[in-house]
Amino acid sequence: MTDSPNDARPHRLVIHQSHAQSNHSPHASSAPSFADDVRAGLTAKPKTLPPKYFYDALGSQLFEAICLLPEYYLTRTETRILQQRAGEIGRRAGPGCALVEFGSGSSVKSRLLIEALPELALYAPIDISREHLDATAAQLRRDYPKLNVVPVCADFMKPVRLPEAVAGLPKLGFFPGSTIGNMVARTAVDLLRSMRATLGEGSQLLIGMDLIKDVAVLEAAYDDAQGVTAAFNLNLARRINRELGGTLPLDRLRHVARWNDTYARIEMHLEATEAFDFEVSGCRFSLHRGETIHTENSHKFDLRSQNTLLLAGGWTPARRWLDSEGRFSLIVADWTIPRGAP
Ligand code: AVJ
Repeated sequence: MTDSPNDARPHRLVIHQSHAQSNHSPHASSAPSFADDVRAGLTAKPKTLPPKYFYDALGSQLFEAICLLPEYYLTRTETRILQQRAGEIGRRAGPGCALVEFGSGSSVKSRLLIEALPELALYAPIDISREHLDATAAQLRRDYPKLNVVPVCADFMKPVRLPEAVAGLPKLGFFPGSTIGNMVARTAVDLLRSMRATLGEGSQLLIGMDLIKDVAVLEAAYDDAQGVTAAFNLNLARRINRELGGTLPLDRLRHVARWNDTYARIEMHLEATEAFDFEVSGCRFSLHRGETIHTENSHKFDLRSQNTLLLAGGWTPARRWLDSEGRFSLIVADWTIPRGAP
């Protein structure tokens, strides 16, 4: 059992012009490339691949299709909770607040909040993809002409410098989709602490967290009858072949989604149905029969483990809502006031 693969979050691929605020120094990029990450992951034992690379153009479309699957309850249930509780969330946030979304993936969910927060002063979506950000911002400005939309191009895993316009406003952070579950606890706590630094004293965080439930229900959500999730997982191998000159034999890789009870998470793997050698960017690798490449973790929580994780990250749970079937939860947490021991 391992902690890998690397943590990641999705963002859509949209081609567009860009003028978002940036927290990047454009030419000082030391971030590892796709090739670097793939080489490192395939050299590791056990083999892993970072899930952030799922989201090329096709992968992003497959993810959107996953969200509509009958087995994939997460999107539907979270949206329902938001619809039911948006008014209450708005009252808690107070008038004239700024909504700050981390990894502005699903604009459907942010729109629910934007519409429920009539006195919303500002919406700041944070995303690493400038193209996606600008397209989202342009559409939101068309749909909500009175809303101040201030996109921030940044990696939200690190503390982000928020735009001037946000200073002095009450802040509500938004991190939906149980994306926090894609991180191992150590990384999740780092992220929560960095959100705490970004949003600052007195802020609130609205976060979606999936719940531990019947293993069959969990495994079906990540291994649907129509094979969409299998295609999503296998698309990573296809992408490696296409972009890195890989020779992974797709017909000898099988999608596997299984519950790991020790870590309380669904793991996705690509499993070799027979042994084979392959190449990626000129490097040789092999898989033996039954060996897997670990591609994603989706941690699930109970109410106590949610609280512990949030508290460890400097957020005090204040309000929690479940859907009517108790499958998913949406939590409002308050920026924890620092105080002395105990
Ligand atoms: C959007 C990353 C939260 O882990 O449930 C869906 C991604 N992977 N089906 C999740 C995903 C397989 C999803 N996240």
